Amino acid sequence: MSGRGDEEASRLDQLKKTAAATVSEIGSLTVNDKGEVWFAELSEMWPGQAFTIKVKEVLFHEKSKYQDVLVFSSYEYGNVLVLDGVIQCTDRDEYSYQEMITHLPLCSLESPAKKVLVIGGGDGGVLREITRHETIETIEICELDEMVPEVAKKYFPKMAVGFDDERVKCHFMDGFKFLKEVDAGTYDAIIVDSSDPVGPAASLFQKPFFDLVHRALKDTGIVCTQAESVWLHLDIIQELHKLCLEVFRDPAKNSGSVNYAYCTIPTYPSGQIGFMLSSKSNIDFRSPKQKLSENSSALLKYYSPEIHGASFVLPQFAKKCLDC
Ligand code: SPD
Repeated sequence: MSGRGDEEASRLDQLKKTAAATVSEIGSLTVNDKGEVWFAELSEMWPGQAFTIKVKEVLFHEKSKYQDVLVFSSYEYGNVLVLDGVIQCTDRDEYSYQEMITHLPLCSLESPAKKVLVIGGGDGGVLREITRHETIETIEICELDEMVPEVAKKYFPKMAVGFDDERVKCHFMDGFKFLKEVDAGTYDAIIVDSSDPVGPAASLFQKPFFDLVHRALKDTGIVCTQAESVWLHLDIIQELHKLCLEVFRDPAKNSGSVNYAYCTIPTYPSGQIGFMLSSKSNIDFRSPKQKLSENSSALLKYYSPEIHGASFVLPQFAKKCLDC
């Protein structure tokens, strides 16, 4: 090979060296023969599979006190936030999850929400959605890792916009500690926007946490928590469902409601993620009772009253599993 062929080979070689230098410290990035850098989402939570995205540029990579924080720009999904190797959100599809985890509970309430708490949610996307509800007077967020909002404000300004709302108050601390200190019956809704139940978020899927949530909610309040994928995590969903029934159902009063809903989202494992909604009251989560204003509704890209109801309709295999 000579001339053009040699030039091309040396260009590729150079590209690979540059890319390799970028990826050497980040385990989830690899460089292929063409010098392209790819992110692969590997986790024990979805063994034997990995979603991959072609990386344009690594924008931020640091270890916080709690986790590995990575932001890169991509060719097809805009900027991507990754915590401990797992995708948390991308510019292109974040609205699907953030709209559904927020408007499912807030629109299921019998009366409009006034006081709402977010546990986790440091990227600000859920805050942005909550602020679309004009009746809400106070929005508190309890996020463990201060680095996440900092990074979100810089690299995801459209998502982190919720932090600017004057009703928002931030607490940077452990969700458990925070909930232990709040008065009983404080919140109309609690949204648990957690990462997966490995690492810092593991305790947010366990009974002691839900006991505290139960205490912090008003009698008519609703908690909505990230509840994983029917394709990958039926065991986790089943456990969580059982746990929420144990905490929120009161057979003596014949009260309490627990239901699983889901949305589609290409950059979460298997393209689907769910939400567990629970309340001490008898609430038909499937039928929305609250409406967003026309102005707010016009800004939504995924949620609608129709999709609200439809999101509780499960495929047979998942339905059977949660019925038993
Ligand atoms: N498998 C990833 C689940 C991440 C859920 N939380 C995302 C945070 C977005 N606000």
